[in-house]
Amino acid sequence: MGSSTITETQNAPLSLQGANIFNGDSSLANATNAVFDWPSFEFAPIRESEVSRAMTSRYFKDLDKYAESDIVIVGAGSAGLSCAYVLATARPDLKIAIIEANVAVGGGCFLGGQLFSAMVLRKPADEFIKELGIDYDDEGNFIVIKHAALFITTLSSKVLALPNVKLFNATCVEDLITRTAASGDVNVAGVVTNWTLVSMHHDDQSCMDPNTINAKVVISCTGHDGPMGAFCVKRLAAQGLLKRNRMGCLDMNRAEDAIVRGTREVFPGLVCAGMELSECDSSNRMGPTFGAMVLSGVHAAEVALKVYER
Ligand code: AHZ
Repeated sequence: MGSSTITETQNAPLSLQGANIFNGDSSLANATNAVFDWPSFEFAPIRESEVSRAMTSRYFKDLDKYAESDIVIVGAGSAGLSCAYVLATARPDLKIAIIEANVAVGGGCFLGGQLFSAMVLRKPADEFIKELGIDYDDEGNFIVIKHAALFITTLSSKVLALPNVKLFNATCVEDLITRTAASGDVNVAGVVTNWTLVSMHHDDQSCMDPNTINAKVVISCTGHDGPMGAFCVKRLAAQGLLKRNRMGCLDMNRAEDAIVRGTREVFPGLVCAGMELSECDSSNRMGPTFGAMVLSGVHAAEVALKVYER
């Protein structure tokens, strides 16, 4: 904050119509007891190119750094971000790239199954919510967070603050990198990425080549089938490398257990978590209950570390 914007006024904390804005332990309030002098207000000066360089230099440095990642997580929905949180916290030595096709993170957590805002998670997924420090109503066998967005924004803020994680949003995985051993065995060795808007225009523009990220483990959390969903399972199935089984009809009890139990390395180098698994295993859909997404993410983190250490 530029010092020119603050006038120190004794006993005049930053206030809005007499109400203190920084009631808590704000360093701004403590340090300055300040008010903004609105008539003469001005920001610290900047040149436009400084803004561009501040962003692009960091982005390209990240592209360079994460071109060789330890783990790539595809999809920043509830499963992908839960997985990222556990993995990146447990192993600060690992470089973890998250690729999210959408501009916003959250997948089905912001709307989708959450048309009515509140988010239901069956126990024992409450353990993860306690770890995140989010308030909830305890309803016995399940808990309710007052808004799904509170869950996903809290989780994503914690994930994004970790120094070993980079989120590339508005970027989609449009193919997988594979390696074929002399034996003929194939494994996944990374992802092929592109700006999502570019990927959407392959049909009406001339060839726009993608980017690549090599990784020892890819964790796919792209959700159930849809325009973007179940990407990695569908890609491998299209090549005849994996058998695809379509998602079954809704049954919350069967679905959630099946997804958490079934979280695994579905193909060498590719761990699958969350609803994408239903396209592998034909497991039921669960609709708007999210305990399985969270705990499938936790399970996937464990599986991925075993694959990584192999
Ligand atoms: O944008 C997608 C979403 O944020 C992203 N994604 C999909 N394909 C991608 C690709 N590259 C990069 N090729 C991609 N990102 O993956 C995220 C998936 O989030 P999600 O919330 O759809 O999946 P989830 O498994 O974390 O949670 C699913 C929750 C359920 S259950 C359910 C039902 O039973 O009906 N419906 C939902 C939404």
